[in-house]
Order: sequence, then C-alpha cells, then structure tokens
Amino acid sequence: DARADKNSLKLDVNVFKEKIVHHLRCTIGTSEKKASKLAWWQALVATANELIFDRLTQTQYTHATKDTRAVHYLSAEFLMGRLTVNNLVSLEVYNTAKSALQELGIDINELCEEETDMALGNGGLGRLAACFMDSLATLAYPSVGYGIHYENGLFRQEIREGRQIERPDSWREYGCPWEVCRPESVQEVPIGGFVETQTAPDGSIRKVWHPEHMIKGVPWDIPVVGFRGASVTILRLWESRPTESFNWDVFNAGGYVDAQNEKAAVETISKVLYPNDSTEAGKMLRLTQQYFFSSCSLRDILRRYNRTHFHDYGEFAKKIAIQLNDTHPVIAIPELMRLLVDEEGISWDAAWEIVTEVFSYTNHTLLPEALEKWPVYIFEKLLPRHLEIIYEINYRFLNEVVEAKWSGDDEKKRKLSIIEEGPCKMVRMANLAVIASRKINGVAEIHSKLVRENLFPEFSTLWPDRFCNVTNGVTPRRWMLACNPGLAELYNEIAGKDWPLHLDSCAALRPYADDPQIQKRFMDIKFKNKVALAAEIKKLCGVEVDPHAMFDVQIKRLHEYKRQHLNLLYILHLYRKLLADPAMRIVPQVFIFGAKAAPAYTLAKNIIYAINVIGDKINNDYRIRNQLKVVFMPNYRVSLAEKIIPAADISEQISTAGYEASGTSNMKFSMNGALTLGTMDGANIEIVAEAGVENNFIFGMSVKDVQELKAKGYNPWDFYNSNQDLRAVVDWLDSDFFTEDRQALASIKHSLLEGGDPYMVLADFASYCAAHKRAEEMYADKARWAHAAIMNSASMGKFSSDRSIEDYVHNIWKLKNYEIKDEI
Ligand code: 26Y
Repeated sequence: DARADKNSLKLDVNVFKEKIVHHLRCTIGTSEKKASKLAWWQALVATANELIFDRLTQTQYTHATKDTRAVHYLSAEFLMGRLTVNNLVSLEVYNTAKSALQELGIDINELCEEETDMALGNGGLGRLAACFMDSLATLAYPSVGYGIHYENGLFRQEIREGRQIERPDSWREYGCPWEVCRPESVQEVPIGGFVETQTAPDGSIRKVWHPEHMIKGVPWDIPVVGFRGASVTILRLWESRPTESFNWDVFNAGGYVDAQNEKAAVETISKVLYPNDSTEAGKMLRLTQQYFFSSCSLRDILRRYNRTHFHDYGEFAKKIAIQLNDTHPVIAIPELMRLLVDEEGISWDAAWEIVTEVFSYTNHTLLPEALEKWPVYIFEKLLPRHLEIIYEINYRFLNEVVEAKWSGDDEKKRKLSIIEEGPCKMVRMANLAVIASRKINGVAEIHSKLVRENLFPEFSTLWPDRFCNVTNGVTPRRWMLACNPGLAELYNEIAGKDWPLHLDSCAALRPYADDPQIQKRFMDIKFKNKVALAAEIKKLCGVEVDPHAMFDVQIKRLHEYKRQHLNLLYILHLYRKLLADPAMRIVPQVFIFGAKAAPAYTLAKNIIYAINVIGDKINNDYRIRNQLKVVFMPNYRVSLAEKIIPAADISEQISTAGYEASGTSNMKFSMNGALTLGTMDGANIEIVAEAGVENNFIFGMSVKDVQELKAKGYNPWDFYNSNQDLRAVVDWLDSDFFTEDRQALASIKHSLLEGGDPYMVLADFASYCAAHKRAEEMYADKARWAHAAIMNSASMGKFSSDRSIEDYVHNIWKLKNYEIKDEI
C-alpha cells in the first residue's frame, strides 16, 4: 500500500499489535473477545495518540524555547472530516497498523468507517481551513487554529421520498478520542450590560464596561499531524459553559432559548453551527458565537505572549499574526482594541498600531447576502463597549483618512463608513476588516481582482498595497495519498515518494500522457475506484450503475449560483432525446450529485427534490436501456467526497462566472484525473491554464460577458423563446410527468422565467449542452481521454495547499519554520 511504506517511527507490527491490545484492555476497558468495532477503533486511536502527543510536546518545546512568531487562524468553521487514515498515513504507520489489525483478525477499513466526520463547517471555507491546518503542520510553521467546539456540526441529511430532512449531527455523543480538554487554559468572557463614563479630577475620560454576564470558554485541543510527523500543531475549539454569575433572563428574552435554566442558555452559544439567522434571536446568537470564540482566542494569545513578555506589548506585532477567515471573526478587531486599551492600559494610538499590524482578512465571497452586517441595536445590547470602539475607529478613519483623500466628499464617506445609515443602522463587518487589516486577500486571481475592482474600489485606491491574492489549495495528503492509494502508488514510481510534499514533481507523469501502458495503468486505477463507488451507490441509493459509464459528478453545497439546475436541465434534454429516438445510442452516463441545502432555502430544497424524482423516473425507465442514470448521494460530507472524487470522470464546476470565489473541489477532481466541465470562474481559470484548455471542457459566459449582459438587461424569455430544446425541458418541469407535487418542480421554472433567472442559467444552456457533447465524444476516444486525465492529474502542483500557505507566509504572515528535533 503506497500510503505508508516507510516507518520512520520504528514501530514494528508486533509492537503495534501489543499496543492496540493494551489500549483495548486498559484504556477502553474491554477485551479482544468482546470488543465492538467502535472499541477497536478507539484502541487504534489511543495507540496513534501515543505517537502524536510525543510529537506535540516536541513541537511545543521547540516553539517555546525559540519564542517563535506564530500565525493564529481564526475561523468559525473547520471541516476536519475523519482523522484516522490521515493521521496514520502522516505518522507513517498505516501499513503497520493495517498488518497488526489483520493479524488480530480485523479489517482496518471497517474500523476507519466507525469514525464520525468532524463536520464543524458548511463547505468550502471550512474545508479550506482544515487543509491549511494540514499544511501548516507539514511545513512546521508555528501556528494555532481557533474555532468553536460546536456540540452539533452541520446537520446530517436524510432523503425521504426525494426530500431533504435535517437530523442533528451528534459527532461526539460518545466522546471523540482525538480531542483533549485543557482546563488549565479556560477563559472568561464578559457580555451585555452598559458602559459607564468616568471623569477623573484632571478632566480625562475613562470608559468602564459593566457587563451583565460572564461566559466560560473551555478549550478542546485537536492535534494536527504534519506529514511524516514534521510537526504536530493544534486546533483549539472553544466550548461555552455557564459561570456562577450567569443570569439567563436577558438571553431568554431574545426568545431563542426555550430552556428553563441558565445552563442551557449559555451552552446554546456553542451548541450548533450557524443556526438560522432570519430571526432576531438567531442573529444575536450568531454574533454572540463570533464574539465568544474571538475573545477566548485573543485572551489565549495574550496569555501565552505575556508568559514571556510580561505585559510589555512592544514585541506583540513581531510575534503575532492573526488571520481572519472571512468576516465571521472580525469582532476580534474591536475586542483586541478593548483588551489593549481598557484592560492593559495602552494608549489608543499605540493599540491601533498593534492591531493594524497583526490582523489580515481573507474574503471568500462577493455575494451581498453573505457580507455580514449587524444591526447597531444588537451591538448596543450585547457589546456596548465594542460599539463605542467601532464608532471611534470609524470617526478617525472618516475624518483623517477619507477626508485627506476626498475632502468634503460625503458620498465617499457614506459608502466607506463602517456604519450603514438607514432605518436600521448597521455595522458593516467587511469595512471594519479592511480598515484594520494589514493585508486583504481574495482566494483566486479573478476573485481577488473583483474584490479590488467591484467590492472595495475606493479602499483599493486608498491602500493599493493592502490588497493581494492567495489562490486556494488543497492538501494532497488527504485528497490524493490517503483517498486514492492506487494513484499514489503510480506517482511513487514515476515521481518518487516525496510527491505529497512537492506536488510539482507529479509533472514527471506528463511525458507519459500518450504512453499506452501508462494510460492503461492510469485508467485501470480510475476503473477500480469507479467499481468501489458503484458499490457505494448501490448501498446508499439502491441504484445499479455500470462502472464503464462516464461518471459525471457535481458535489457541493446547493446554491442557485452553483447551478445544479443547469446540470439537471441538460439531463432532461438527454432524456428527452432518448425518448424521442429509442434507437439512439449515446455514451452511457451516470450523473452523480451530492449537496446539502440550507434548511430555510426553499428553492434549493426543491432542486434536491427535482434531482431525486427525475432520477427515479429515469433510472426506472426501461426505454433508455440503462444509458442514463442519475443518483443523489445523501449526506454529502468530507468522508463521502473522499470516495466519490477518485472515481469521477467529469467534474462539474458550472457557476455563473463571477460568483464562485475559487472552488476547491475543482482542484481535488483534477488531481485525481477528472476533466473539468466548467465556466471561466474562480480557480477553474487557473486550473485549465495549468492542465490545458484542450484537456477540459470550458463553456459559457465570461465575467465580462455576464457584466455586459446584465448592463444591457438580461431577459431569460429571449432564450426560452428562441431555443426549442430549452423551452421543452423548462416546460417539462411544470408538468406532472415526474411527480404529484408539480408545484415543487414548477418553482424552478418560475425562478428561471418570472423570477428573472438571477444566475443566467438559460443564457448558458446551449453552450453547456455543446460542451457536454464534446465531453461525451472525447470519452468515446479512450486514448484521447486518458491523455487529458493524465495531463490534469500531473499538472496540479500549484494547487497544493502547501503552496497557498507559503504564499500567505511570504506575503502576509512573514513566519519562519523550525525543524522539530526528536528530543526535548
Ligand atoms: C455569514 C454566513 C451566513 C456565512 C457562512 C458561511 C457566509 C459564508 C459562508 C461560507 C462561505 C464559503 O464557504 N465560501 C467558499 O469559500 C471557498 C474557500 O475559499 C471558496 O473556494 C468558494 O468558492 C466559496 O464559495
């Protein structure tokens, strides 16, 4: 097995076996005879933890003795997925563990399936944070990830009669063996209350915050194992608990807590990932979450700094970098000002200099609905002192900076102000982030350009040097080595065994792209992965699919801008053609979907329903002779992605140009030899630049085309009326051919016509069909396809998250890494 053939930790199979059995008996409290699979898995984790904690201690010792500069990655989401295979691979004991378990009569794969995903995130942004943790540990940069210890992660999705049902995700109901509670690092965070203005005899003014409540923050540490044990860093997640002084009345008055006691009210703060924010109570809760974890993290950073610097903040900005993952932790900016000015007694100017040196902000979206704004009245209730600080930051910014540049221009001031005026005054978190950050980055070239030109044009005129790009990346350890051992073995042979650390070296496969033997080897690996996925599809969906068919995959959150319905319209188009001409032969195709919809997003849920009922109809229609299958795989998550991606032929990346900031699954698919069917959006542009446009299927409007069509006035009816095929499939949605619930499908048609088709699905339909046809034709030419698949896989060096992290390090964080010695 390519995943672990060198055991640098000198653990042989017998020793490993003894350790597992020891932990089974002495840590888990059972025996070989009685143990359940879960118990065996726990014993396996306990064995791995022996190695992990050793290395963690060595890492922390090195960093402490060198008083290193470190980055602190603040993120409301970390989508870690499962850790077992990755940690064993990174520790180079995977094969040892596998053999040891085999001798004990246990299949390691079955044990690894026992682990529940850590789904503490929604999608791309959360998984990016997890890939970055892997790279930081692998490159041995001093770093800590900070987030929230949600009791329930993203909901588990069940499909009942084609519809999404949300179920709670109790990922640690019976404990998570990777995490360690650190009571010695507990924090207390104030909230609510009022601010008193005190005037000293000399006339100077002092602000004193009298908070209403204190919330306890309990840290849970998840060790992150770098590849080959380069270093072990931590992800520190904060859990909220009540302190004695807590009074739950005010929380309860918000209405989001039905619970009858104080305990439940406070524990609600870290209970769920992003509860619905459509109600006022939900809003208060989310801002509370953001403040809670940001404040706990800053206090933790200050505590560690002061262990060696004794409240002398002269070195603070030299030792500390803080990265804000989107606007979710931006409340950390006024909180650090408050801690420095109010609690540490530093002058405003000195504190502002520190703050503007340490923070940087990553933007992940241009969608207006995702740019956070909080009503001022919520700030008044929860964070009255922070509101004052924000007003002060804003006052100085408008009167010093904006006034100097655009003297007397009130329109500019209105636009750049942190406060949005109107019937409900709002705090614009993105403006606050830009004003206080040293660097602001987008996540792909085109996105960073749009951040500069469309989102923050005045700010980028004011501070051109603050804006930069860091194109996203993904960890090849999880997304190639661990999830695709067949491909990993091929790269071991062709590129040498260090390719997971130097992904550029995979280019060594490119010269073989037309070599028939290598093509066969490459496509055999793909076929084996497709056979395995076919079995999973049978298990989860009850549908029989042929692994020889072209596997066309779209897996991502369900959003109109991602256009799953464009894909669906094409499926309807193919189906219609097959019904019209029963003798027609097409390239057999399996369309595979996975997607969760936000619980309150009705149209998104209707699209899921449509995929399911249309799939059901097609899969059971004997007339099309199994040439077409459509499956919706329930509960899409990291561990399911690891099974689907290595088996994909086509990677659907079909967002309306300008809307997908980067995408990251697009990189994972290409690495694993899928061809991209996509628009010129996000990182697709950079992917095809590396892998060759001729080896992928690009279609649709460019960002410029979209802008121009919008400017001239987009009318979806024009496309509907002038394209027979399009008209037929759109009308098909408003029929009872697929379901009794005609309304559900008709709502999709409605959004595409009366709704104005906000993401221009109809405008790109013809171009999409043409691109798909090109893909089908190429798939029929096995050698041409193999060439393209190899070229994609072998050209993804740029998209290792190690490269992204090096970009952050050199352009933003300015860190040094240190070899972690094998001693303490
Ligand atoms: C404010 C709240 C409702 C909210 C919660 C989560 C807003 C946004 C998000 C998540 C955004 C997200 O996942 N964005 C994705 O980030 C990826 C990593 O940079 C990108 O690849 C992807 O294009 C982008 O949609």
